[in-house]
Amino acid sequence: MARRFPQHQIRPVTPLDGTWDFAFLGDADPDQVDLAALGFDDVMAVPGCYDATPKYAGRRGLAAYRTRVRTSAGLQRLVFGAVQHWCRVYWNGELIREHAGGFTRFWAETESADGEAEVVVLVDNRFDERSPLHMEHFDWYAYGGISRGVELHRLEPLHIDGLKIDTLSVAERRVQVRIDYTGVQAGPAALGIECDGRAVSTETVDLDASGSVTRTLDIPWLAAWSSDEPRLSTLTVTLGEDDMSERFGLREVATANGRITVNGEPVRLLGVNRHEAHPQFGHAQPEALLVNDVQQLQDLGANFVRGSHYPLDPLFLDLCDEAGIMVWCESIGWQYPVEHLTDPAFVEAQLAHIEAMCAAAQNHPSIILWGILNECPSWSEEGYPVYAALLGRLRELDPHRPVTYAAINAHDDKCFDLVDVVSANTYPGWYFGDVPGIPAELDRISAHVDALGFADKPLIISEIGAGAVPGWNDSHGSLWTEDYQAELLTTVVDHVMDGQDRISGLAIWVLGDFKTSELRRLALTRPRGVNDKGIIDEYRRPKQAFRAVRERFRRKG
Ligand code: ADA
Repeated sequence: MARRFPQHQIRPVTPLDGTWDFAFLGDADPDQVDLAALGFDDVMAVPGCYDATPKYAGRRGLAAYRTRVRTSAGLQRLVFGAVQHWCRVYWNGELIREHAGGFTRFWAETESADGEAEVVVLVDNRFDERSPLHMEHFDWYAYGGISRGVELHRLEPLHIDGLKIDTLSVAERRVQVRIDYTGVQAGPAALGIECDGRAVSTETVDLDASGSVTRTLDIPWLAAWSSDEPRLSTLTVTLGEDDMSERFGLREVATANGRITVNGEPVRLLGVNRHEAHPQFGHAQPEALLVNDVQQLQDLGANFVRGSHYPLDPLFLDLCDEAGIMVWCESIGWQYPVEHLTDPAFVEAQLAHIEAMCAAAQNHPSIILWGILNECPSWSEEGYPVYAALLGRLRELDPHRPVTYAAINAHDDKCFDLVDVVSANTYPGWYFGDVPGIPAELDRISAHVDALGFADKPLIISEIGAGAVPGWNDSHGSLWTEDYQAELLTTVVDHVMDGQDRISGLAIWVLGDFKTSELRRLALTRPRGVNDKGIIDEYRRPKQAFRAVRERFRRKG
């Protein structure tokens, strides 16, 4: 899996990315598939999305992937960065894992002898009860496939499953590390901790059934991470015969007096939303594209990106850690209806997805906010307990970061008491009102939030924007022209930067154009079948608004 640092030096890890055997099985029912009889008549890139390739473009159905791996005897773990949307993993014909969700890492384990093994993955991109988190009406094209990297890990009976590193005090240079492990052996085990290649501690621990060990460490050479000075450290833990490294940054995020603070300093977030989608690669983001996106964010002068509307590629987060770009990381969601939101199977799937999101992303210092459920029924009585449960789970998993969600209509929301940061999506000058009315609408939202009694909570405008067909202009400056989009966004940015101190953050909708869903209802309001509110197009070519926003964002520096 492409990362900016090696996670294992001792544990044998084999990357399985490459070209796998492939078969598109269309309407087939996964319960009826006879693996032994499957003919693999094609090939597919891993990572990749089959329905983004010209051959299978727009096809929904079951697909089978196959590869062969070399094994040395013992416990094997296949780690998948993400599979869209639902899958079953087979090892030499035996089912070893089923997973639904997409955008999150998971693994499948089995014991194996020395030699070779066949790995088959059945992948389904249809919308049905197998994957309650995906819905056809989302305003993005839900691509299918093994969309992030795959690795084979050879595990010791006692092995590390994860490290969670939290800053306890920047001033004291104090962190807490939780080491999650599996496989308690009889007797003690050697535990060693290094940071940046220097020994921090060595001891013998008595492992128990709890599956985790927590240590508080004072590491005098740590330097604070901030957006301006994004200093990073790497912690390496060895437990018995296994090891794991994680990169982290010493920093504290909090909210106080209507501001988000990093290491006690108020920050003003200026940035964009970003989808991980590309016309040729779907949700599978080649490294070159991720590097490109971060460079374009830097060029824009942005210090903030909202991962709309699902967990982001870990390499993108690594690059944001290095670039000092602060990130809102959110669980999958887009205008789920009330009946969906209140279905227990959905809530359970969201909880599992949130846990997977946090486990994979919790050590990135760039993530300063967790979010859930974009534009869902936070305006309804029925939605309230669901928001309470999901946000509550987030706080349990990570008490060190503020939580939020993007409200579809701030004027009619019922869940703001549940969050640390109030976030509002709004489209004045596009879905309602006009450009000159934008400052008044933003002020109206601020005044409303304050009147509800939440003046002490930071406020983020989490979406605002306008469609622009790339290259399109007319002498009227009509809707869909680059001129109109640039005018609207400069009005927004000028008001947030110069005229409105109450707003702590702005995420323009959206960095790049992206394909919308197949539903006619949406596609008919999206020229080219593309949500073209990007300030760059889907091939990353800047529109006029990019330059106009850049001029303003850069002024802040
Ligand atoms: C909403 C939604 C976005 C996008 C946007 C739009 O605010 O959160 O995902 O669909 O509207 O372009 O209309």
